[in-house]
Amino acid sequence: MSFTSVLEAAGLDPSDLNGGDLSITTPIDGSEVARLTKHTVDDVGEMIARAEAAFDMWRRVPAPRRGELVRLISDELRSRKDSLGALVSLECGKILQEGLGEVQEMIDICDFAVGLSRQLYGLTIASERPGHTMRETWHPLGVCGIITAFNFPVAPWCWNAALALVCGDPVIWKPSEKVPLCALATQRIVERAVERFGEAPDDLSQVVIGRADLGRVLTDSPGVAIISATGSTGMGRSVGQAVAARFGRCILELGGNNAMVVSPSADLEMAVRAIVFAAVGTAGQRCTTLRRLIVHDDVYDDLIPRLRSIYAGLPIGDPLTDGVLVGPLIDEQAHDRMHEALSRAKVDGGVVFGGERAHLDEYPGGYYEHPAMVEMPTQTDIVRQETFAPILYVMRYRELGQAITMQNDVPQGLSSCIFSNDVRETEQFLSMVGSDCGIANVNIGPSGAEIGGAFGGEKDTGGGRESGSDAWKGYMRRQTNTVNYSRELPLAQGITFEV
Ligand code: UN1
Repeated sequence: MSFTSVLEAAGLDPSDLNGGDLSITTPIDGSEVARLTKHTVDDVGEMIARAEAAFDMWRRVPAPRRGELVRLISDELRSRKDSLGALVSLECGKILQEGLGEVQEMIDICDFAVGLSRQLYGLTIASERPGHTMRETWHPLGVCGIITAFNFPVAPWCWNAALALVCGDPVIWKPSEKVPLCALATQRIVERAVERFGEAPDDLSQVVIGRADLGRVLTDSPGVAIISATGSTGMGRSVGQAVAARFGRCILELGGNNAMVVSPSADLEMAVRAIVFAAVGTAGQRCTTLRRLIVHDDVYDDLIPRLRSIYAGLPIGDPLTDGVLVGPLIDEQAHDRMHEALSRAKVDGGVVFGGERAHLDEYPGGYYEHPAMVEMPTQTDIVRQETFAPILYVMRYRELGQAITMQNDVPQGLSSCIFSNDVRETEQFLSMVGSDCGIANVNIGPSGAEIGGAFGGEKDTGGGRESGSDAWKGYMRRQTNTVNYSRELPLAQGITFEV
């Protein structure tokens, strides 16, 4: 498959994708696949104004009709799953299966949002006053700015956009400058759905092409009611502070440092499969990647050799080739960070298995790495940091309490899991004294969450929740209504105030 044919199949015309000053390369071999023209700060200001105008109309459209637009987006995505999945693979380097999985997440959240469009339920509340009723209603909030990272170029946009659109909020998307082609191809898909829908306002969905300075226009503008940002903790800290300074609303889904506890009763066959998918999938570049393996002494010497033998034979290479399980890192900087982390781990007494660069001769401009497993004597500083690369730190434990303390003793709080067939252990892990993460699993790995649950985590992960459950409430404003249908005017709390 040539790069040009992947672009064309995804609905992009390569001749439109040159001449600009933003160079887009593929991590497969480092070659340039497009040059885009960046938006300016003024362009983004105008986009916000147009989105506000779209809000004025879209909020009046009944929610189930808004759901119909999202149903059409899901319909368009279904027929373009293969081509968009391949573009994801080309632009960010994840293997095709994972590119397709990402598009499937988009379809799933659209379907979820369509159902939701008839279920934006509020409460009715008993009033303390006779002849009064109270209720809670949910109204559209305003323009939703969506900032996304390179590693999931399309799904996180959709977790936010599908909900925002049924909730009545127009969206402005600032994708990572490393993967804007996926955003442009997705925008074409949305445009086709909007055309079929026929009655959506212009500029309901817009894409900003450029770097962080343009994201800052969104975070600083009072015209953007809500910002949902996915990416590093550093990025989230500056976005969160900028949005808080103007009392805007933020949903942050930031770094993870996800652990698995493997207990003596674990099914090791299952654990091995879960570990390998979670630690080396997406070349270790998921926010939910398994980064820390906390293994009971009794099973350590059985588990680790099994993992080593699988690690030694992992198929690494072009992510668009069948059978490959590990694609390249996104770029040279990611490669440098991986090797710096491995050097620091060694200084701390770590024993490294794997971690060498692969395919250097074949792809001098591609950063392919053998995933690394590092046996650590303790959880040192480097283990407590998120390095966005396929490095799995392995440590031992003796008592479950000690394993849970280690699991929680990192700044991040996204995902976690335990492999155990002992219900006392698994329930403790899920309890108020167990994992402190937003996601805690039993007998499955920490990555690959379904869209139906709320997705996000605590501490340095930012505290936001996207996707399923009641995450939709983040995109609407809550209003409490008290209605008096009596002929009296009693005051609450029994206060008398005669005039
Ligand atoms: C991310 O890496 O930002 O749970 C998102 C998962 C995917 C989402 C990852 N559904 O691994």
